[in-house]
Amino acid sequence: MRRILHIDMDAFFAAVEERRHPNLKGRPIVIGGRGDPDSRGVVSTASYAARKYGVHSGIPLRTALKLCPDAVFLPVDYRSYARVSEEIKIILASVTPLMEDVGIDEAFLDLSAMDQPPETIAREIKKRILEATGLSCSIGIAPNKLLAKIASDLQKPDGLTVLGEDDIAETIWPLPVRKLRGVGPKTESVLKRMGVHTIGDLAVASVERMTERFGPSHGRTLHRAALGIDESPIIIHWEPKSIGRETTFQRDLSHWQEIARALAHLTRQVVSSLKAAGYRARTVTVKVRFSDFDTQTRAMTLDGPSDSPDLLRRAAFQCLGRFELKKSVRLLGMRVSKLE
Ligand code: TTP
Ligand code: MG
Repeated sequence: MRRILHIDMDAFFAAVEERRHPNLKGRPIVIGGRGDPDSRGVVSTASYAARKYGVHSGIPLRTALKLCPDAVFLPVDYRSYARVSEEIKIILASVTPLMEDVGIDEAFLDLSAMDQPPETIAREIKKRILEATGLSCSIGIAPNKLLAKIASDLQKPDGLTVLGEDDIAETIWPLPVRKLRGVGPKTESVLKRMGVHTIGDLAVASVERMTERFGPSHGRTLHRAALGIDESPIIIHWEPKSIGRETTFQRDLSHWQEIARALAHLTRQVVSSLKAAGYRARTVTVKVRFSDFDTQTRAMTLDGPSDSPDLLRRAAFQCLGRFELKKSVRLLGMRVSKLE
């Protein structure tokens, strides 16, 4: 039997914002658009405190304001979320290379060939993500992707749910059909008109009724999904082409020592991500954005791939030495590529 793990971060964008603004912890937070509830735009996500008022992804920001006038509205800062996402994916990829990256806050891992019990691995993943990012996630473990994804959603937030074939009737069948992969709003309304509301209704319906209504392929897949059958494999992505960090300073830096210290710090972070992911890099690139937004990069390629902090730091400093630092520096970035 396969053991598939699905992980999904809890209230992802809102959780990253809570970490950045600890004073907002536990308050209703709504993230969407440019963060102005009087403007057009929809809710990207809401913290669990805001969800109690009925606020959820996809509703207009103005509606969210009506439902929860006390909520804190924040703009979407996609770049920050993507950075945290990258950190999480690096941790997951270090557990097993059999990782399918399915979105900014979710992934599948195939644990079938691993020695440790899947629950132990899941706890370890939760712990490592919490330590590295301060964020909680929910994990589902099941014999296939379909069930693992349903499982991760069953005990949010901070959940860990293990489902076996035997749990399908009791745990999966009472759920609304909408929870099945492949059932969007359209399919859902057609199914409802056919009297199919729960996954269990779909499981006991005849395959013929489904294939008549949805065609042979979709009809059969839907019916099989309701029975908990899914053989789709984990789709492994190619290794990241590069790992990097950049930082925009609170105030522009003009002293070489300050810039050097910042570069050393970025390099340490990048090298630790590189090592955590089990890679070595051949190319080092340093990026500088000056106060007038003039942006330049300098790169150098090593003789061979390396994960040595010393060597990579020296390479980064060689790159830094090739900039003409006449203007003050607004942003500094360090990136390693040509990974092996
Ligand atoms: P989800 O995992 O669907 O939601 P979530 O992580 O906020 O909450 P949950 O605890 O229920 O998993 O989506 C991940 C992120 O993707 C979410 O934080 C914001 C973004 N997103 C949108 O921008 N628009 C949307 O309609 C949805 C559903 C998500
Ligand atoms: Mg999520």
